[in-house]
Amino acid sequence: MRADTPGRSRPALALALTTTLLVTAFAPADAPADRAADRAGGGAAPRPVAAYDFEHPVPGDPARERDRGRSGTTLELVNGGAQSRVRDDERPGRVLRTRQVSPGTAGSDDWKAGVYGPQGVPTLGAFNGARETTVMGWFRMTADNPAPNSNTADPNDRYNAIGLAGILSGTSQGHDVRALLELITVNGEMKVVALGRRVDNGSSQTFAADADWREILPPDTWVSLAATFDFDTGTMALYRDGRPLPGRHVVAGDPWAVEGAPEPDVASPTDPRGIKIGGSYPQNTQEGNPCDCRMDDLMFFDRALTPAEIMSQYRRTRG
Ligand SMILES: [Ca+2]
Repeated sequence: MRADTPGRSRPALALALTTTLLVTAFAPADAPADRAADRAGGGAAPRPVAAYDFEHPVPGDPARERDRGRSGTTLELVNGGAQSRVRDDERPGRVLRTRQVSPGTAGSDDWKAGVYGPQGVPTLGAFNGARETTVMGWFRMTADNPAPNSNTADPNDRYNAIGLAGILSGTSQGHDVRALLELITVNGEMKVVALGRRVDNGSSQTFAADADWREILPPDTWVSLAATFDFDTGTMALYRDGRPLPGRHVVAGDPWAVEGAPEPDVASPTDPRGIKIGGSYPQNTQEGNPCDCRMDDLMFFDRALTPAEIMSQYRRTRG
């Protein structure tokens, strides 16, 4: 919920809230997962908690995007607003444009997307105590990433990470995550990774793809990426265009503290503070790890999809 809107009367606000609830309650029958189930010949295709196709602006408020998943978590198109919903020469409809603005200035104008709630976002409650999670979407690198670090004086200093999409932890300042798909420097080398944190304020684990990141995400090429997180076994996996990406867990030991009782191990019993897409700090207080990218069909599931389900989602969304 955003801050008070000047001039908006209480009845009008109540009506707006009611409309939102109605939209949430009566999810459309053509929701993505339902179509997937139809195409797969029935069966229980997983329905995402949150899903964004960037074809569904909030009526009257096009700087926000409706959730096509089951949670009704409305996304903010931060700084870019409706302008960041753009047409693409390779994918139908519209996609999300994210990018750095003013590389030399420590400001708050980068185009990104997300949602942030300082007390947690209740609609993301499916990830409260979740045993598993999947983050999935389509990504196209459109310029020279990583971007110059606008938070330091050195013009040659670049960010050590490129933000794609993820779910914030329950105590996040807008950067720390529970489950994230991104690129980050691992032992001096940029890598495509899944990065997860089971316990709020605890240590993170990183699963890094072996292949060179420029082979996984060539310039100006649409790629489907997925990351799965199993908080009970302490393991993650990555997929590119529906197929598993060979890789390895980077942190030795037990950073998620899954050894020993109690079982099973689940994520912290807190609602995530939000979602971040194309950079950190969705509340727009700071810049961090921007992505000069296009993105589409971003999905967040509260379980680890199987390899067959990942392939099915890839085929369904490849446009
Ligand atoms: Ca789209």
